[in-house]
Amino acid sequence: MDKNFFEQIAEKTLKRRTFLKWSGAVTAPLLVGSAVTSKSLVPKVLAKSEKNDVEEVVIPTCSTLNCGGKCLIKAHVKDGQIVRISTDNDERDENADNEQFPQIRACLRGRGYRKHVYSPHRIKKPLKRVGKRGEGKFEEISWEEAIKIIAKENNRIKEKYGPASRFSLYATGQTGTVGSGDTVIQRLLSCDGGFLGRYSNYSSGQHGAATPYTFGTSSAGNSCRPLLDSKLIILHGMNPAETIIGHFNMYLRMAKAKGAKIYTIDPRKTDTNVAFADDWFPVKPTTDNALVAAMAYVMFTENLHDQDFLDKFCVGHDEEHMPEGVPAGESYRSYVMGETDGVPKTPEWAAKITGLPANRIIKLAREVATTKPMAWVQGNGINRHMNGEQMSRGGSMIAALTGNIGISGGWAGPNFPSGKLIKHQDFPIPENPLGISIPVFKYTDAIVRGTEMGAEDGVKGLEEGQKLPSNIKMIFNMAGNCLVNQHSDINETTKILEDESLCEFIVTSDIYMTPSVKYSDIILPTCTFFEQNDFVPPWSFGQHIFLSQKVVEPLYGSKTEYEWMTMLAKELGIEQEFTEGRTQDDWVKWMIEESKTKDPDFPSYEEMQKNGVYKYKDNHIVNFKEQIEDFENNPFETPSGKIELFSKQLWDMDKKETIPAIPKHVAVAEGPESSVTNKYPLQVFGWHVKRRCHSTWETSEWMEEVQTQELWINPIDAKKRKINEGDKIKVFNERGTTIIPAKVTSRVMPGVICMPQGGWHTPNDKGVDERGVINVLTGLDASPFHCNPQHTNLAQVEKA
Ligand SMILES: Nc1nc2c(c(=O)[nH]1)N[C@H]1C(S)=C(S)[C@@H](COP(=O)(O)OP(=O)(O)OC[C@H]3O[C@@H](n4cnc5c(=O)[nH]c(N)nc54)[C@H](O)[C@@H]3O)O[C@H]1N2
Ligand SMILES: Nc1nc2c(c(=O)[nH]1)N[C@H]1C(S)=C(S)[C@@H](COP(=O)(O)OP(=O)(O)OC[C@H]3O[C@@H](n4cnc5c(=O)[nH]c(N)nc54)[C@H](O)[C@@H]3O)O[C@H]1N2
Ligand code: SF4
Ligand SMILES: [Mo]
Repeated sequence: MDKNFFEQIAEKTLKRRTFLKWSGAVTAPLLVGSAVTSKSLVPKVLAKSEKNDVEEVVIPTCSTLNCGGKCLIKAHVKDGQIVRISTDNDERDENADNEQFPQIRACLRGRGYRKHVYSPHRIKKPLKRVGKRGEGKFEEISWEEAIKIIAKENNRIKEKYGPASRFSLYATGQTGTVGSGDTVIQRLLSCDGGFLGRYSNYSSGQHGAATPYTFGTSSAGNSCRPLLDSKLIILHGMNPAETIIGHFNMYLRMAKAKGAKIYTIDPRKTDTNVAFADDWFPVKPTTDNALVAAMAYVMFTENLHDQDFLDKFCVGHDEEHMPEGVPAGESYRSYVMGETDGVPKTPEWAAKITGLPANRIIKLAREVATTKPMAWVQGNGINRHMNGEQMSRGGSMIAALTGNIGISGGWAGPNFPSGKLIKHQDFPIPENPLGISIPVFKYTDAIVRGTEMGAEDGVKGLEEGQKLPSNIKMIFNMAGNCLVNQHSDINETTKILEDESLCEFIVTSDIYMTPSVKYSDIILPTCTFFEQNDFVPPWSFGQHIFLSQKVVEPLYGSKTEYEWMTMLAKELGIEQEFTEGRTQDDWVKWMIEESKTKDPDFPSYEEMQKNGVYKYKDNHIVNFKEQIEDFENNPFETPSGKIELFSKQLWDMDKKETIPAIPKHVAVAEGPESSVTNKYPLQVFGWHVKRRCHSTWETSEWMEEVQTQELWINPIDAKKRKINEGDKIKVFNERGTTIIPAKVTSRVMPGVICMPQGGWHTPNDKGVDERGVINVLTGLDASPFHCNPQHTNLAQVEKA
């Protein structure tokens, strides 16, 4: 590679000798067991920054963490070390903070990135397991040794069980392109005869699976900018003030300044509610479709719905607009009016189920129906449920009833318009020659009973009646904590992983010794985004793309995933197919050059080095605008060509109890109407919090100051159990127990408790978690379309 921007800077400022001196000093301690402790590192780095005799250079880069942000990070580098982080402050006219180009500012975690890259908890050497799996005993080995072991195990397992016994686990610690181990390992395994693939994700699985039944496509939302035309914005199970959903927050702020009203529908009074909203409509988890049905009842009985819109663009809203071959009484209107089951879905009916008083439901229904444009925006919080597919379709029902689809300021349904904003070249992954994939959430099932799994388990790519050729025998876990911590039912999952006769070999590359890392056989210390070049597209609503630039040399001799996988490819005899003769930096350049052929305005590599980012001009995307403005020439991509409020495909599946053809309220086994409440009366879930991205930042003491692990419990539920603020309490169900301090607050509704998701599993000698980790309480059963229902749980609490 030519001398790049970084290298030029490095020449000018990097005092390599001093860098090597301290990085050498901290590689010395031997890691055996758990986290590395080299407490001297952070103070040393900070002390260096106080020296003023070296020039400070600012290098733009971008985080590759999976927070939805992808923000512009400016690393201030002195003497080869990052001494400060600043962010987007571009004030040139076209890039100033405006409707066209809001600045891409770092969040609180982003300002604390030095604790990420210079964390004393970083893994420093390749490690080999020496004790039982999960025991946490390891010894240091060299990179060469590690690669040899992985190659040998890979060949043995491939030979013995076939290539489909090898699996790349869902992992989001690095979500760039060539810098993402999860992406690059799939390229390597494709070149090596194929692997067991995966589809879906832990984030929006139910949304992704259900939305095509309504609209024919898996995304139905708009880009952020059209929100500026909304008069009323409903955030339904969405908390962008904490989840920093890209620019969403910035546009929310601008919409509010323009006079939009903002409401949240959420069991919790969220930070978003506190920061932006005019009102809070608390509903019990999993009951949102009862609210939707009662709102429809108000609209139908008061004639507030948009009948013309429904008649022209939809099927299934009333008996006059039903598909062929369906008996009478199955339309949404018939359901709402109780014409078939004798139960009218009145506000009083819904109040009992949701916990939201009837008069509030009536007020919301009237306001939503009479304020236009109205954006009913669905977050992922409503989809990560056992009836998440249903709830996902329910939100679109309100958009259809009120005719808020295909117009600027309205909003049709879940998921942002992926692919419509970004025209760029991705890192190429050759097609998996095996063509088989499992839903991500069923990875533990595929370890235990893979050869019994077929289409009914959501396996794709098999012939009719066929099952998977092998159980999972080898796992590549590249920057992920879903092996243990972020998956469900940690106690059961770790039991499965501890049995070394089931999954025989687990390779993890990571930067920290997480609970998942401890269940690995070989551990490889990799780099943060500060230590490598990568080309980084945003999440689907993002309006920008980055060159994530290398800012410092890889610490402790760690290697990027592409680097060590190139060593592995060589060992496996597939180096040329894998690399095509390119280094990581060559791929980055290639992707940028290729992107230019797709978008002539795309900056050159050199321009990207200077600014770090390319912000797209065309960012006003309204999904289904073409359909609504010219329906005859642009039908929806559904079988009927219309919005399918009643889905004949779902009807034909004949799973009326779990996924009926219309978005009815479906009570779940662990919901407020369940008999399990006799034993476990409280609904419990974990929300995504500002101090962490999932489990990342767990070890940052700065973030511990921002937010501690505590359980939100309503004063009514606390009083019944004599629980006071700060008391240590036990939260438990059949699957596990966790201990956590209580925060007694009316910011969570009665009957519901919740805790920040992503704490690190910390079992004591009795196996009881002491860090308030939600996933000891969650289960391994999947939702109807095989997705993770991690927000649907019941539990009990008592003083510890
Ligand atoms: N109960 C419950 N469980 C959930 C969820 C929930 O809401 N409730 N949410 C689910 C969702 S939506 C998701 S997306 C998953 C996310 O689950 P994961 O994909 O596991 O995400 P993280 O927990 O952030 O783990 C990322 C891993 O990458 C590592 N890492 C961080 N930074 C870097 C880096 O710079 N370089 C490298 N090489 N590694 C790095 C971290 O140490 C960590 O091991 O969790 C799911 N689990
Ligand atoms: N700071 C931070 N930002 C993140 C992440 C992170 O871990 N930390 N993770 C990123 C990722 S990968 C993802 S997928 C997204 C996740 O984004 P979301 O899935 O939207 O986040 P959650 O916190 O799970 O849920 C959002 C809200 O839904 C509410 N909720 C839960 N159940 C229900 C229900 O049944 N009905 C209703 N009405 N509301 C409900 C919760 O109380 C919460 O306030 O965030 C991204 N951004
Ligand atoms: S953690 Fe996410 S939101 Fe925060 S600065 Fe980094 S990329 Fe942006
Ligand atoms: Mo996610």
